[in-house]
Amino acid sequence: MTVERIVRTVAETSLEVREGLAGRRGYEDEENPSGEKQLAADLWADELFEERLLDIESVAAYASEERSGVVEAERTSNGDGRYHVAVDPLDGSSNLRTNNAMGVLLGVYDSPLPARGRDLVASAYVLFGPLTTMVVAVDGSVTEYVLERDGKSVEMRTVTEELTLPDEPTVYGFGGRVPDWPAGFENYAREIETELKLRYGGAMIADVNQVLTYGGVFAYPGLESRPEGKLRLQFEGNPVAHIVETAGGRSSDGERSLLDVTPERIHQRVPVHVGNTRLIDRLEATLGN
Ligand code: AHM
Ligand code: MG
Repeated sequence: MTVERIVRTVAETSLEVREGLAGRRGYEDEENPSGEKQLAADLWADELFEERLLDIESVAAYASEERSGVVEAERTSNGDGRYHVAVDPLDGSSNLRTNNAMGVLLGVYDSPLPARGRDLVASAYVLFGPLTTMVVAVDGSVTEYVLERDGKSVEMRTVTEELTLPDEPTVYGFGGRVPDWPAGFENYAREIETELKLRYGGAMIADVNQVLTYGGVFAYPGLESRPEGKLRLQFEGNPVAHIVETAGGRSSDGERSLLDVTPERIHQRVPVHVGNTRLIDRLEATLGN
C-alpha cells in the first residue's frame, strides 16, 4: 500500500512535470554532482519530487541525480520511514532541446542510500513519448500503465500485466563514441550490429523501453576515457536492472548483475548492459568473464 502510494505520487508528479516543461528548456548556470549542466527543468522537477515524496510518511529519505546529498525526512508524526527513494527527475533531459523522448526514473530501496540494487522493493520509469506511460516492477512482476489526467486526478490505466521480454530480440542501442569503446565491447557491438536493428535515442528509459517491447540489448558501457561509464548506479543502473530482470532479462556491469554491485558513493557511475539473458551472457563472455 505505501509502495503503491510512492508509485502513484511519482505518476502524478511526473504528469505535472511533463505539463510544465515548455518554459524550462534553458540551461541554468549550475552543474549537477556528476558535472553535467542543469536545465531549469532539471532543478524544478527535482524540487517537486523532493517535496511530494518527503510528504509521504513511509519515506525516510530522498536522493536525486540533481543534488549532492541525501535529504532525510523531518518527521513530527509517526511515519515508519521505511523507504529511501532515489529519483532521476528527468532522464535524458538533453532531449528537451530537441523535443525527443525523455522521462523520470524511480528506485524505492528499503535500506539507506547508497544501497544495493538487491535492496530495491520497487522501481519504475515514466516515459514522455507520444503517450505518457509508466512501467513499474514490484512484487516480482512488471506492469505497464498509460497515465491520463481525469479532471484533477490522474488515471493509471493498465495496458500490460506481467510484462516479459520477447524471446526473439530485435533491437540494440549503445551509448558512447565508438573510438572510446574498449576492444572487448567493440567486438561485441560488431557482432550485434549484424543481427539486430539500431535504436538509440539518447534517453536510457526510452531506449530500454524499446528493448522491453521488442527484445534486444541496451548498453552504456565502460569507456577507455571513463571505465566506470556514464550512468549512475543508484538512480539509473539499479532501477532499470531491477525492471529488466523482473521482466525475465538480465543486467550486467560487465561481470555481474548490476543488482550485486556494491555501492560506495551516491553518485557512483557504473557500466550498464541490460536486455535478453542470452545477449547479456554473450556480452560477459566476449568481455572475457
Ligand atoms: P541525464 O539523466 O542527465 O539525462 O543523463 C543520462 C542520459 C541517459 O538517459 C542516456 O542513456 C545517456 O545519458 C545519453 O548519453 P549520450 O548523450 O552520451 O548518448
Ligand atoms: Mg539520467
